Amino acid sequence: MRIYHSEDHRLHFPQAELSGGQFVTPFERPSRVEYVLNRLKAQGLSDILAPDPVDMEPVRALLDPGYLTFLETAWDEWKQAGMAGEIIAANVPARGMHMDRIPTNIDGKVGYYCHASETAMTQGTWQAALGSLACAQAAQRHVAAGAQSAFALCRPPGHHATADQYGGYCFINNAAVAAQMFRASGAERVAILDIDFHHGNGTQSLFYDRADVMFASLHGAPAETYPYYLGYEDETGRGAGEGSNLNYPMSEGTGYDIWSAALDDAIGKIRNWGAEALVLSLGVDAYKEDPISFFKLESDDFTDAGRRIGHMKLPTVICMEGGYAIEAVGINTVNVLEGFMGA
Ligand code: OKP
Ligand code: ZN
Repeated sequence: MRIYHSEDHRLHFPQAELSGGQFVTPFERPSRVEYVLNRLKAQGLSDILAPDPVDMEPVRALLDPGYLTFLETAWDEWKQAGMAGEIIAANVPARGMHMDRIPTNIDGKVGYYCHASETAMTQGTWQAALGSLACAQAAQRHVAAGAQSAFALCRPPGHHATADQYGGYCFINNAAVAAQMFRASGAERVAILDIDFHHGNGTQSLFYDRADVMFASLHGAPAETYPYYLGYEDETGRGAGEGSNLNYPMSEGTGYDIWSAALDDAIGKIRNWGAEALVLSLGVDAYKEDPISFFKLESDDFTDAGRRIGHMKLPTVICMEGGYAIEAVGINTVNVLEGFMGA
């Protein structure tokens, strides 16, 4: 399996994440990638390339232009305004306020374009997000050119990022852009399967009205965990998109028996729907030891999950999302890839 990896991810490493009322070292940290790379090489998966630069055209087609400009310029504006620290959203347009008027003040703009204040931005965040996106795009081009699959070792992750908001460690929705590129390269129906522990609210929102991209997500129930305000089972799509959004929220303590039944159901529905290409949002935070999650998957379960997904035999782009049990992130991620290839 071809793998794409950009060193630029290192440019994004905020000092702090707001967690439980304290500033802690971010869970989403550069070493996650090192563990994956080391495990890939140890298992003989060494076809690892740096991606070509980002192609902004499909990105502009999908995301809000003002948001992209914001991501690119926020750091300079923040510094020009005399802010001493990293960019952290302290205000958001809440119930009863204007949702659609963009402040000129950078502190106000940050809140407008952010949905979760745990996520800080730094000087290198934009460049890192572009490097992450470049991996997803290179993987998609490789698969569109005829490969069965490719793995984009994306960091920062993407599935929480919407058309115009960052949060949940995500800035640009890599998987969504890959899906959009599959549409542009000729696939009539594209499915995005999201097995990260957290609901892919950004991906869901980007395709909620669309009949050409199906989104299926297995995740912690929103009443119990981040992103809290989206990811319920009754969110099935809207308008033309009605019926092409599938949520499988599951409660604290969920193990592989329940989780794999949800996976099989999602796979069956993606098959019946007639997907011609697949994007897998691959987070491995459903692992039992993950520090911010509450499912109980074992490392071997990830191999089996990869096998089940591989049995779909669809052209597949795999995008890295979350996974924070540092050493195990490498093992569990590569287990999914090996299961997939063995199918
Ligand atoms: C990103 B991805 C820790 C709470 C963290 C944000 C989680 C973002 C997960 N105190 N809340 O889906 O793995
Ligand atoms: Zn996650």
